[in-house]
Amino acid sequence: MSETLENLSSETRQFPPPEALAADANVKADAYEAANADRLAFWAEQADRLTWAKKWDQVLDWSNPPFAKWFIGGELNIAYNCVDRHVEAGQGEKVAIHWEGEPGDTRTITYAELLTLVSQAANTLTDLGITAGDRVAIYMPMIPEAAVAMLACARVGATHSVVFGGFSVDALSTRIKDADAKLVITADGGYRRGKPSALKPTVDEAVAQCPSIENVLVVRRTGQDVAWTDKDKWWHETVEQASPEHKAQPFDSEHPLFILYTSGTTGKPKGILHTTGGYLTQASYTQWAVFDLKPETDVYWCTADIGWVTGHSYIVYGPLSNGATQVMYEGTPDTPGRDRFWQIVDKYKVSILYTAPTLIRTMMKWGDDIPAGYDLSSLRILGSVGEPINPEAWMWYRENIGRERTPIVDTWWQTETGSMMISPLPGVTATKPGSAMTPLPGISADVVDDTAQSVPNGGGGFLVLRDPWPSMLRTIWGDDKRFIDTYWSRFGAGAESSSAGASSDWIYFAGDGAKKDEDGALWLLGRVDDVMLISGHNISTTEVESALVSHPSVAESAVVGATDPTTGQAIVAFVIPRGNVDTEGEAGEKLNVDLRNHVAKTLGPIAKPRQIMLVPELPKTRSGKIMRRLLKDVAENRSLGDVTTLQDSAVMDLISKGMGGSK
Ligand code: 6R9
Repeated sequence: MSETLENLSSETRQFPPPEALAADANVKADAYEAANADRLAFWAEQADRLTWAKKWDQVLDWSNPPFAKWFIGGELNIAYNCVDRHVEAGQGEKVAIHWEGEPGDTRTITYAELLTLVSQAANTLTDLGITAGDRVAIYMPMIPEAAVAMLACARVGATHSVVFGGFSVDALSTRIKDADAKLVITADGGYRRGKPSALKPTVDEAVAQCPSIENVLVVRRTGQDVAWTDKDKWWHETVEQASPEHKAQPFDSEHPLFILYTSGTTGKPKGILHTTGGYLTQASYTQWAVFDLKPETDVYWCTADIGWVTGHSYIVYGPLSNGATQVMYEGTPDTPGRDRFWQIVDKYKVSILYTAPTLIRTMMKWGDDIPAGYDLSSLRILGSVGEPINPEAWMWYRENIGRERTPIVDTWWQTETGSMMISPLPGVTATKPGSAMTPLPGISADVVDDTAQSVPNGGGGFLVLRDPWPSMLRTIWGDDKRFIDTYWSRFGAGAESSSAGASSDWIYFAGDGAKKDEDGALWLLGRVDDVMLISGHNISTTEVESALVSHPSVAESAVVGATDPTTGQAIVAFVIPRGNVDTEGEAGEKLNVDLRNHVAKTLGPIAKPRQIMLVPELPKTRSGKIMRRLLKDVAENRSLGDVTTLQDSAVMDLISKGMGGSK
């Protein structure tokens, strides 16, 4: 039986780039031609956008796949590229960060001020005995010091490991131990949902279990009481007293820049390792190309947390290496009110907004009238990342936020890829709602069947990446074997069945399902672990969810395949209705029938859900991805599996109760 995905939905709407934007775009269609003609020369040209202390001798070394080296022999300092060089170019007075605290306090940090802060922090790291190659854990709220800490590590060649500030003692200590970190940089707390949320007690407990930690550097943000040990140092008594002079030393292009852990579905978290020259080349290029970033005039805002890869590449390294002005926001989107995002866009005249489908669907649920009350005319590019964006959520984003003017760039990539891989270019691509469209210039993505054959247009299967790319992960920290097993053993030369030996035959398995439409545009269909097998057909969760979201009463949905005696698996859908939809009694029952019929009509009878649950919330990871695994436990009447990465554990009680009530 073939494992290839059924290709159910079809989308005919298409939106060409606005003419004025296309005429003035940073990147035009010829970028694809240049990259196709000579991929390595194309990436060398992008690397030239950075300032190198020593130029590389060779662009790519792929002689020992799947271990890649980029820009061999080159040397550069990342912090110099993100800060000093803009000051040296006369941009010192330009705003780097407009920071907005959740309680409404603000800070404006120019590039010259950022240079002072990063230099002081670098001197403090050195004073605390941190040298190149040491690992530093960063566990911070969304305050400017988080970016300063990352840049200071990069400046002295220390490898940072940022751990999301919402993670538990266990998650933090596991990551500190795995990386053998010497220092933790943290804060007393940060503001979330209108109140101070403590971080230091978690660090205290974690550090007690981690003898490798020699010091803890603590930023005072909330002024909460904190316990104190002789390892603890206040940021304001060290960094802010340190010399603002610091000369950045260049590091080898393959010097380790950061480790970032991804949880994965099973087993211990994987420490994804990124290095210096290739990573910054692609993060910087994609920031400039995909957002058409004009550093002189744009105000950019990425709503991610610095604890995720999106925050690394598109809050710190991408925008700052391009000398952009950006907004950084500390808190939640509903504090003090559900209009906070649009207030911020209006206040700072944000021109490029980068956010996630989960937030877009939440805003849909909250209602159109909230953004309608704000002047959003400064926006000129909208971005999406993190999950497949349902076509109707895409249309809502375009109409209600972009006011039918702004292009949307749906950017597919992963912690492992380091930066964007598949995305429209806003001045080139005619976009289709829900499609990430095509690989960026210099990237070769494909969709293959279970025998690694490229599927024709119209077909579905597994997303793979064929050629190495500059910002690719270099390995899993301390576990080369797991690196090979996880990403390179499913297809191509690394597969057990393969007898091929050529380095060009190595194929990266991304773990996502995808399809090619009739024009060859790519549609991401979610993680392959989530694919449902209904009466022998592989159906993607994303397509059924998108069909549900295309119903006017639905804001968000998650579907799972639950064991079924007749069909093998049957589709169970969890649905959040839009703000003002009546779901009581008969109205609820009617909606239920309507929704099942709507899916059957949109996708075909094979995709008709067996059961629909109307729920107030869905279980999500801290980075906003739906956790279908837990819903499957509910649908199959099992006790819940690991819930530690859940954003809000009360959600599962609500859902389980609703499920029991329906039987
Ligand atoms: C950047 C980031 C990676 C996984 C990835 C895929 C999903 C991300 C997406 C998308 C469809 C997009 N994903 N962007 N799916 N369309 N535009 O999110 O990294 O946290 O490592 O997650 O997220 O499933 O494989 P990470």
